[in-house]
Amino acid sequence: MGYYVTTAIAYPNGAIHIGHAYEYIAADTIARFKRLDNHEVFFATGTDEHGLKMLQAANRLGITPKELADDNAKSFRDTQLALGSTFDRFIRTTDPDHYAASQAIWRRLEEAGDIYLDSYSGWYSVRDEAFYTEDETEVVDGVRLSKETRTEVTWTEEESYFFRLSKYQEPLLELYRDHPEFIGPDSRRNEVASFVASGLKDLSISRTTFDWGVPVPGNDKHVMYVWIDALTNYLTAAGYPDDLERLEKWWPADVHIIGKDIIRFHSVYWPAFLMSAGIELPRRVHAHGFLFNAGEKMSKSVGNVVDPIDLVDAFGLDTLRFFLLREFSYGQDGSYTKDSIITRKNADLANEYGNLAQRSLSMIAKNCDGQVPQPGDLTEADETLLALARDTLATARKHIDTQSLHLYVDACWKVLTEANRYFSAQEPWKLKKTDPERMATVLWVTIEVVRIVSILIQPVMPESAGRILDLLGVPAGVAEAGATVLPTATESGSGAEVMDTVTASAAVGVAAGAAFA
Ligand code: ME8
Repeated sequence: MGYYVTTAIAYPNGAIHIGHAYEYIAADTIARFKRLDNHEVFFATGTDEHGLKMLQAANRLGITPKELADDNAKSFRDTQLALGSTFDRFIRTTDPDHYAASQAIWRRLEEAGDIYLDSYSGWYSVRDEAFYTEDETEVVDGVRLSKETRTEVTWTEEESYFFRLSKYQEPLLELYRDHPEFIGPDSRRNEVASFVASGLKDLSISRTTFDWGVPVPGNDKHVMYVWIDALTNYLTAAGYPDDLERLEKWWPADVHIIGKDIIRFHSVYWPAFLMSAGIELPRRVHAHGFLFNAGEKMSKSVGNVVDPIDLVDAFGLDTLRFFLLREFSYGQDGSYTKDSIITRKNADLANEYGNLAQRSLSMIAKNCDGQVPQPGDLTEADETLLALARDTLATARKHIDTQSLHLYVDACWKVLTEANRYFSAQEPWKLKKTDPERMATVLWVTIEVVRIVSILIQPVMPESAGRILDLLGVPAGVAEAGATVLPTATESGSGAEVMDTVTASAAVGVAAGAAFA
């Protein structure tokens, strides 16, 4: 079964920051989970390189926008790789296939009679690459700002092509009504629906005062408004317009992962363009919140932009990935400090997870010749804990499908909390002398729960969970003989059978020795 997930494509006009990293890690976690869960996944991300914002940034540096884009796209790509992102396509909007796709969709809108030439006069925010009506702006200290985003707007007057967005007001409202799952989280839907219900104006979709963009087919004086070409990236990556086999396989996208500031573009403009072009709509758009550094909005002028790689260097990649998904409700804003990362690392990773794995594995190494013992009869406490662990797969799937990533991580941690309680209550270290058989069962149950949680959490923490799973791994010969294969599945597509063992009562063959012995 195919599953197509995307991130927003970032403006590479400056350095990558922790907000971008948050989005990439979230989308990557979803992609990894789906791969482990037996889906064929296509994960696309990239850079949004056209528009006035890029042009102005390049001018300030005295280089061409293409030079700026080349430099920064490379660093965005490298940083994503360093964050563990397993994208299948890193699309740059200056890629030739993307020009072809953008021009193809433009022609479709034109054929539908939804494009006309007129002239635009109004307010434009370069920071947002967005048009605002007069009443969406206000003057503060002599500067006119967008009320919503507080960015400066400038008066713009030029010949422009328009898209008949107004025509799609009703179809869009119908979409939100008939497919409430189209916009997530739920709380954002009303916001978007009331914006649309308040009336849609036709949208200016081309510019003539600069040429850094995709040329409008048939009129080289115009380049496309950057959002037309940016949104089309999701189709380009899926093979639009010519690769019908890939399109058939991947389109419509299952989910566009974006931040809350660009929900209007994705849940109003994008479906309207697609309706006009007669192309199926993505199944879902999910907006995450914004991350703030110690409560402050990150900005270059404040000088508090955090390079995610500094955090990786300071805390480790898996800790950062875990922290970002564990700490904040996915969909809400969040503020973080280095101390909050350290607290999570100590409390959740070291105490709850690391200690449990360490204590159980080292007991096995010392007392059971490094082999997981055979369990005896299971008590109610054993059964209850095992059932909780096995049920977590279904819970995790549900939360992944609604992008409630914090709840997915939380479900795994609830199991660990219970497992720690169980381990303390059962006191296997005492059983060693009094009842070695019962000790063996307790260790087996514990290690089975560690195994299940490690599989489930591997999409978030591929390295650490993978290492624990390696410790639980069966020797190659045994695996070939048909024993349960335990995963080191960090590679795409290799984990399908592994997920199945989460709910099965797997006999774990363990070579637990090495690291914890
Ligand atoms: O919006 N916290 O690019 P972008 C969390 N090119 N997320 C944040 C954030 C923060 N502090 N700051 C930004 C664009 N983001 C367009 C997208 S898609 C067809 C075109 C998120 O570089 C933001 O919400 O400004 C967006 O999803 C992504 O980072 C890229 O932002």
